[in-house]
Amino acid sequence: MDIFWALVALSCLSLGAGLQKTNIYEGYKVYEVSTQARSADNGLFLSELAKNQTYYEVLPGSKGRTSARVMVHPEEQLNFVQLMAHRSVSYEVVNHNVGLTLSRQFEENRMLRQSYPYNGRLGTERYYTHSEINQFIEDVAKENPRRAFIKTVGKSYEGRLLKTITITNGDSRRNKNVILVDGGFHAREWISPATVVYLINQLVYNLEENADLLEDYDWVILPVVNPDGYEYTQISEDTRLWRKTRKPSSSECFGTDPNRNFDYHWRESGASDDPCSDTYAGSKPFSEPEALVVSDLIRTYSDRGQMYLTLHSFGPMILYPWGWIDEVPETVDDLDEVAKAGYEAILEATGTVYKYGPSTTTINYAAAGASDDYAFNEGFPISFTMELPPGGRDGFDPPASDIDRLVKESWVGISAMARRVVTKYPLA
Ligand code: 0X9
Ligand code: ZN
Repeated sequence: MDIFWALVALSCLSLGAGLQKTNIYEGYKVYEVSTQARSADNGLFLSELAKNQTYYEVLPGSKGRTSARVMVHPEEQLNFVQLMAHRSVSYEVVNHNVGLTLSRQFEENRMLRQSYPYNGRLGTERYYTHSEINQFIEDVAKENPRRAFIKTVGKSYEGRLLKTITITNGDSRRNKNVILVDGGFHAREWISPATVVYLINQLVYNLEENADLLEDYDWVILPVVNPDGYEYTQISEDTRLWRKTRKPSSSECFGTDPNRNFDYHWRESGASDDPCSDTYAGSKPFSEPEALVVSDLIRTYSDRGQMYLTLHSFGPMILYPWGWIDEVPETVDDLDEVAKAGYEAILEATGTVYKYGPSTTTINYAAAGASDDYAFNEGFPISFTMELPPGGRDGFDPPASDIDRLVKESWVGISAMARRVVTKYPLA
């Protein structure tokens, strides 16, 4: 081959490699924006930007209420930077190329899947698919027939089975109190199902340490509420940041935010009626089979249920009602006491500082139609959304090597809250 053709071949090769890596987030940047100065109107300004979905996505910042992250399309970056300068808002670029981050992670996941095939147990080595998680809970129940029970409680829009695992201490006592936990409401929040898997392992395989949590209580757990969305985020870089369900919402768009779809003050705040929006509330309350399944579970256990815990990301925050309005319920002291127990345990164990408090003022927006408010209103005295810590470059993407540390830390908080609940609400 002469030098000319060698060079042509080389450039084709590198072009090919380049093309392979290109995805729709190529060149997107993420800016961390301070919302501290003139915070109210900066917040308003950012929510205006968020409406322009072709160019912007506004995400929670790493500094709680005082910052936000904005992912900006390459063609809009100059304009965005000028807008920020005009408003004297300080910012920092926290991801210079979202596309590159996503393709690296996609490749890492593919390799980890090969290195750690499913073998009957799920550890913290990598993120798992919905079918692996379902297989895992089935296997746990088979291995522990007196202590763990599977129930198929419904189907997702695309037909995936929604299964709960109920974990007991095996003493066959009926009608114990209940702690209801779910994960995977929002598709891209992968650390949530990973935390649920760890929690199941703890309750089943570490009974010695957790016996008090199962003495008078059963745990009912739905690991992935939105499996269609969760699977969709695993198929490519382009779909990694999907949030909603996958049912068509209009002739052009897909998905409803399952955490805006509950029939409690539905669509009254912080929810969109635009079927293309990430916070689309759905055509009517419980238009999504996945949200309906969770509401059935909540109502099934509302007389015995003492704590409802829904795991999201990212915070870190422990949020309690109300989330649809800037008000607190009469029993705010009870909610605060339990949330504080989680906050303190985590702070002591790892130094991570969770924010905890009423949802609307702690996360800085009201959003109606969420499962936490619904469960609280149905009678769960304690109802929390736990926003797990951020990770990776975009907050939703802790690298697999961080799973172990994060889920262990979260379990410290969850078990501390559960411990407070089992003493505070003894079996009647
Ligand atoms: O907005 C949400 O659905 C939750 N945050 S997330 O970033 N994971 O999407 C917070 C829900 C808080 N609860 C209520 N607003 N009721
Ligand atoms: Zn979420």
